[in-house]
Formats: sequence, C-alpha cells, structure tokens
Amino acid sequence: MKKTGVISEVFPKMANVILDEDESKKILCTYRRGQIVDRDAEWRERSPVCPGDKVQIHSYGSRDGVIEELFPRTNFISRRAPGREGKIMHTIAANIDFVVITSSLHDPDFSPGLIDRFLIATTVSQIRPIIVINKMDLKVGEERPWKLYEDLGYRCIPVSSKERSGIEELRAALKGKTSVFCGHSGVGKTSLLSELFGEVVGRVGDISKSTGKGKHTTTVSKLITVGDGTRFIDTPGIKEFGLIGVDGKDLIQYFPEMYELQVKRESYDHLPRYESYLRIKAALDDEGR
Ligand SMILES: Nc1nc2c(ncn2[C@@H]2O[C@H](COP(=O)(O)OP(=O)(O)OP(=O)(O)O)[C@@H](O)[C@H]2O)c(=O)[nH]1
Ligand SMILES: [Mg+2]
Repeated sequence: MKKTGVISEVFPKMANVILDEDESKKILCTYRRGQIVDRDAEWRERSPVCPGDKVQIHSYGSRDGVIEELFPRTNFISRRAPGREGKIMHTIAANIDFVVITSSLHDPDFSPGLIDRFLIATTVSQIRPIIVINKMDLKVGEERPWKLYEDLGYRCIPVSSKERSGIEELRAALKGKTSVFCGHSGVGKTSLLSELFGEVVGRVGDISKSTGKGKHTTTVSKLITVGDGTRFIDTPGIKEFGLIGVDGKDLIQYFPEMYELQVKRESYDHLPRYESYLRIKAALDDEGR
C-alpha cells in the first residue's frame, strides 16, 4: 500500500518512517540510493535521506516497506562529511523551522567556534537559528558569555534541563514547529529534549573527567513527534562543522557587524567574533587550495 510519511531515523540502507496518517506508527523501510538521489548533484550525499525528509513509501504489512520517492526539500542543513575526502556531504536534517544551536555554560565550557559555524550554515540555508545555553545551574556569578549573540540580535534562551529552568520558554518558542537540536557532545541535547518531550528520548552520557567533553552518547539522529504538530530532532554531538557553499573571500559577509565596518573602511579586529572569523577563514582557505 502506498503511504506518505517523514523520516525519523536513518540506518545503513534502512530508515524509519513515521506515517502521516498516524504518527504513532513507524515503518522500517529499505531504500535504493539510485532511486532517490540526484546523480548530477555536485556534492554526493553520505546518505540519501535524512531526518525530516518527506517520502512516499510502499508498505508491506504494518511494519516494513520500501521508500519509493523522496519529496523535494523546502530546506536542509548540511556539512562536509567528516573524515571523508572529496565533495561528500552529511545532511543533518531537512524541512525544518529552527536550528537549535545547543551549547552549555560549563561542562563543556561555552565555546563560540561551533556556534559561529552553525550561524553561517543557517544563513546559507535560510533557516532560523535559536541559541540555547544549557546547564545554567552551573553559573558562577553574573557570567553571560552568550551576550555577544544577543547583541547581534540572535534569540538566545538560557536553560537548565537539570533544574528545569527556561524549559517553558523554549517549549513555547518551538511549539508547532520542527526543530533540530545540534551542538557539541555533552551539552545536554538529549537531556533537554527529554524534558521538553516529557519522556526519555534516548541515553544520556557522562562528561569525561580528563577532557571535560561529552562521550558521543547519541549515535543516530532521531525525529520525535510531540502530537501538537511539534517535532524535535535529536542529533549526535559533533566535533567539527565543515561549511559548504561558503567561500573564504566572502566569509566576512556572514559576520555582518564586521562587514559593516569593512565597507566603511574601518577596523574590525577588536570585535568579539574576530578570532573566530580568522579561524574559519583559515579553514576555508585551506580547503580551497
Ligand atoms: N549540571 C547539568 N548537567 C546537565 C544538564 N543537562 C544535562 N546534563 C548532563 O550532561 C551530560 C550530557 O548530557 P546528554 O544529554 O547526554 O548530552 P548530549 O548533548 O545529548 O550528548 P551527545 O549525545 O554525546 O551529543 C549528562 O551527564 C547530563 O546529566 C544541566 O542542565 N545541568
Ligand atoms: Mg545525546
């Protein structure tokens, strides 16, 4: 029988599809790459489908099926597939309303590098970002390291999944929308999603005592439906975000506060994101060579 649905999890050569007719039903589908990918695309997809993709399937019985067609994506967020040579990309999620760039205040410490890369990627793909700062219970004094993003006009929501603070504000911001939670390992994406969802979403891991980093507990992205049209996607923590579709020489345009000064021929090396800009530029220039 033909049915439509949304991809919730992707495994090698298989994917779970949540049915549009009944969100409580999941069908494990096989797929043939040749049938669903665009062979002429400049970048080859590491996997031809991703969470959030809308598909038509042919189901056999109530549990198995095959993906027959991938519907066009309204948007998607992709990065260079890590550890792979050449133009291979990893599409993190498709058809989304928000990228929730998840960070933590401490354990691991707030780090702007990955946030800046995600902000650039959301600009490229025209998806709204929200910056979430988790683990506010670890706050020391009046520290607000995310203030620079607030000053730039980005929406920032400080939360603590442990103390359940800020959860209602975040829930209200994401109501009725599809949001993908991304960030370093150990910042508390899965913990936070379990709070928002009201049920355990997946395994939660420790922070390594020696490195202060997470241990890559979530290994497969997962889309969950809340029932009121709200959808969340949990993703594995990432170490690096290789940008696609951004040229080193145009990079400054993605840092509007610096670009504005450059256009006016004023110096901008005193601005808070300058170091981050230089690092990303060096990485892009390196790739371009
Ligand atoms: N103090 C504090 N710890 C938290 C909070 N939220 C999560 N944690 C802890 O942070 C650790 C990592 O949490 P996870 O939810 O597994 O983090 P994650 O971002 O999903 O990590 P990956 O799946 O590896 O990407 C666990 O030990 C959690 O208990 C919080 O608000 N405050
Ligand atoms: Mg996780």
